Amino acid sequence: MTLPLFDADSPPRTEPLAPGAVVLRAFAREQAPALLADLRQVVAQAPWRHLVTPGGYRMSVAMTNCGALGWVSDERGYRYDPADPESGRPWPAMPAPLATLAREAAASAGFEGFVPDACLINRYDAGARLSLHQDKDERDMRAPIVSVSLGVPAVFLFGGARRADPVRRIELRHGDVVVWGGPARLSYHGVAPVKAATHPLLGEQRINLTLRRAG
Ligand code: MD3
Ligand code: FE
Repeated sequence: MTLPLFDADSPPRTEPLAPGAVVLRAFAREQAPALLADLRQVVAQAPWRHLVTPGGYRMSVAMTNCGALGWVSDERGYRYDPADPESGRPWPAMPAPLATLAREAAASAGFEGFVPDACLINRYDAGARLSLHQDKDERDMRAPIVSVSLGVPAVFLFGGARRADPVRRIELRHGDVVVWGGPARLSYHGVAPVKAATHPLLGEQRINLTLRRAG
């Protein structure tokens, strides 16, 4: 028997989490360098920013978007917007390989025909976190959400249908893809404060892409 010396050696594998939720370990690992090159182009057009919540708090996660719609938050609320409020211009196009990856991941979890129109790009520096929330700003809850984790690992918090339900802690590492649909689509979830670490491709950052059908 051979034990892997490094996580980077472990093969892609599927881990069911809950009905409708599946972790595809290392699903995006081979493609990650190409995805990151495409993301650099996106960020050049729509730079990172720290959004403010409707309650007036600056988010510790830096965000931007690509695709026809982008998720934004300000003192007026949360919404999907076809334009970047910082520039007034449309969000950068979604890179085709990213949309294809999301479609293939969704299909392998049983959600055929997933065509994302929004990709929220989250950057976590050491200490950044995302408190427990539901994603409910999308129009059609029948579509899943596909998330791609890149860079340093994070502990993902996966709760239930109610905020007070118990929370499971799942480590998400570079290249892991998670599909959330069906009964898991409205689960409470968040990200624990990201620990300081270094990744060969991303330095001290974690980047998470969430691909959605928002409109
Ligand atoms: C479970 N992002 O952007 S991705 C978010 O790692 C968000 O940046 C986290 O939560 C991150 O809204 C988590 C995993 C995820 C995304 C959407 C979900 C899990 C989900 C929707 C329903 C249930
Ligand atoms: Fe979320």
